[in-house]
Amino acid sequence: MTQSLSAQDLRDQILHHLTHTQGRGPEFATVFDWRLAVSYTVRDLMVGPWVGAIRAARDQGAKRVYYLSMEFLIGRILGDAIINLNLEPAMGEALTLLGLDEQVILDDEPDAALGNGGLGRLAACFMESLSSLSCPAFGYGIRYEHGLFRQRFEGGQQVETPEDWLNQPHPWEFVRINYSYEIGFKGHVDMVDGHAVWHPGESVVARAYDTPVIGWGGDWANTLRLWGAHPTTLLDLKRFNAGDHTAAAEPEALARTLSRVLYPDDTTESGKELRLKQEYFLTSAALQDILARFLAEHGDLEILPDKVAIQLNDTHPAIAGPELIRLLMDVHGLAFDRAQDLARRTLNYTNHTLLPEALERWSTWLMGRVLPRHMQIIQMIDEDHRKTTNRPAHIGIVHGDQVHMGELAFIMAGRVNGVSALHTDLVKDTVFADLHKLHPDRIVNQTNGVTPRRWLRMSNPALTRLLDDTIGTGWTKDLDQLAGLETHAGDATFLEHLRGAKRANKVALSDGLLAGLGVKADPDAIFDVQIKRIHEYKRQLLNVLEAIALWKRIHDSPNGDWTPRVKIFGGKAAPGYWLAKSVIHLINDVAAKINNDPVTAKYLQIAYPPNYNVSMAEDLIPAADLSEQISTAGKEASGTGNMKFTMNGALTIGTLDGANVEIREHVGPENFFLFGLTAEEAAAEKARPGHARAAIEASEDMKIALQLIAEGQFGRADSYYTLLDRTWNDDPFLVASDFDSYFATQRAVDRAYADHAAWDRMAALNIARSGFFSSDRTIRGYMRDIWHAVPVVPA
Ligand code: NBG
Repeated sequence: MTQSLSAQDLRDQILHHLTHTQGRGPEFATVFDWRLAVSYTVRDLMVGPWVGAIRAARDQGAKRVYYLSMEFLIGRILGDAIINLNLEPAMGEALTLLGLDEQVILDDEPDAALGNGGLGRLAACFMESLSSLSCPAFGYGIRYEHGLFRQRFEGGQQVETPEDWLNQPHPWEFVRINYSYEIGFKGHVDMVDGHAVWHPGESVVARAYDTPVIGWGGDWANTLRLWGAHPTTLLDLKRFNAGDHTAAAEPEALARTLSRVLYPDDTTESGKELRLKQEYFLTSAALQDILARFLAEHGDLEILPDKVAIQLNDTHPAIAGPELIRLLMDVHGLAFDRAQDLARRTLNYTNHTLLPEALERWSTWLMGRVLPRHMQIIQMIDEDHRKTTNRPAHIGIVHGDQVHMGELAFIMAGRVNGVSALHTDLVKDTVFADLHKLHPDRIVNQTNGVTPRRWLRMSNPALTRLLDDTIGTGWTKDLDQLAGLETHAGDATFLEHLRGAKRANKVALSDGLLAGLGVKADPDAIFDVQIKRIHEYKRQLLNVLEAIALWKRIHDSPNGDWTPRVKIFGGKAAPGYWLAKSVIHLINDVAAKINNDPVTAKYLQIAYPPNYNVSMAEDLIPAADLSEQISTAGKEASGTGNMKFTMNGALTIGTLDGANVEIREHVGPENFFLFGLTAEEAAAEKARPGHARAAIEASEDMKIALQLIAEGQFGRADSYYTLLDRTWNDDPFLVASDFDSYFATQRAVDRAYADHAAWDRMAALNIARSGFFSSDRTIRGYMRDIWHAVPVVPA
């Protein structure tokens, strides 16, 4: 635990940085200047543990974990660092001494949105847990200049604008110009004395930008190393001197495009050459860096798997297999068999989705053109696997003219893992069924988790105070201690306080929704929240159709016994995903109509704040009563938002999908609102011809909802013809088949919410039983079953 600094010390340090780092006198300083001064003050306190951790890992010859990910959705850093360094309440007091509002300072920080959704946020939670558990680790990613696009609504439709978080100084990073690696592309391969020599046709330099990630208690910090692309030659001087200034800057422009944008899609690949280049850029830079560190410390490549564990976050860095073999063979002179064996014992792969459109494939033509040496090695791996396993012809990496990255990742991995119990079973039975038969011990499960520091202690101070007062602070690093709340779940005073904490969060959110959107959200209504990427399988459509059907019922009997509800949506659609964008449009059109209906206004409101991101999630989750986890069963690999809601005392309405299954097991079926088909039933239903029409015909509420849209009650009907047509005639994600079950379960939610004491008790039990969903538990699982890594005692 870091020794605590007094408010006066912190104030002095902040003033020091304001003057000497920011170059400002207090009377001229803007919020931005102050925020940077505060950030540098906090950063100073991270550097000691950071350097200490790196030193301890080196001195003890510890095994290191390397997490390769195209996405790290870290969000804001300052607030989290203040919490983990135990700087509260001193920091709050220091800022008061300086006449500053802490919240204003914290809110000034832009979100580092270097990810799309769950996969990227998981990587960020993992980084925090690795540090909190003092497991020596590096995260490797790309320092995108533009993170995920900004979203706004025009006429209810999504409009994207570029995000530019690096348009201002980023106080947390350290640029390492001495950690630079050359990354080649294209060109050709020569054989010289039986050895392959790749002559790339293009190359760029990957430069390291390091950010320390401080763990809980402030004893340990690991490194998040993001690669920025730079040109090998800055300027073509000959062309410049000849007067062609634009052409002279071409090498720089070419290199910069590589780390310029995050691909705004978490389920489908763009198929673009640039994306493949980005994946190789990250992977090659990381592996060169890992080998350089390993060789400096140990020398003997034979022990590589004892000292290095590499995790591939989905198939995006799956080129790591052939790249590691290439480095070991072509650079370090090992034979193919040895290189392949070492690589396999070092690499592991996490699968995050079964959606077929998300399984990466590249044409052999593109792979051969961009990475000619890797295409050769991929063929060697495939051929070797065919020979050694005697596998049937339809299994393998290269099929026709396609390279299958999932198969490549699987074949090159020591361990392959799914991200929830159900998902792992489905991975075994579906996408990798054949490979699983050949390698029955390779697939393991590691159910996802989330860090309770950010998602509880930082984002929900009201609940945190109650937890600290009731069971002490130990839950922060050992979330299982939340079980201590069980005995309080029957205690009326405790439940009263729990309700009070939730209500305070709801009031704050309600004020924000009124100021930002003009939506009047009554804090005594159910706050019903669905926040995640907009995707057909996540079924925001089901939610909004339920809203329409409910509105109609209330409208027809306004004197009924209705439980007031505020439906809150948040999320972005991939810019090219037309149907998802049409759902966004519909939600906004429905909100515009319903919110202004004087008959129903006090019972039903819809709020859809634009530009959902990590910071918005931190405000919404603590204020939620109901968590919408309503994907078609079998489609959501795990979910992690579902876990955050549970920890914060929201009850789930959900299907038996992903980690919902385990959440329900932990909190108890009586404290969870289950509806819908199971994964098995859903697969059977989908195969039934005419399932959509049959289900709609059987559901009065659903039919009415669709009719109202078709009549043009919500914006122009022709905006929704495609959506309606698809729902009536295809409905691949079974919105219609699950509608009645969902609608009925929502009415059960209404009744349950009306009984305050019973609801609060269920909320308390959800919190008490959420300990399993800490990412500390997940990381311990990876350390034990996959990485064989152990914590290191800080020096
Ligand atoms: C996502 C899944 C989620 C899961 C996260 C983290 C991708 C490809 N997959 O269900 O859809 O929670 O990964 O594992 O983004």
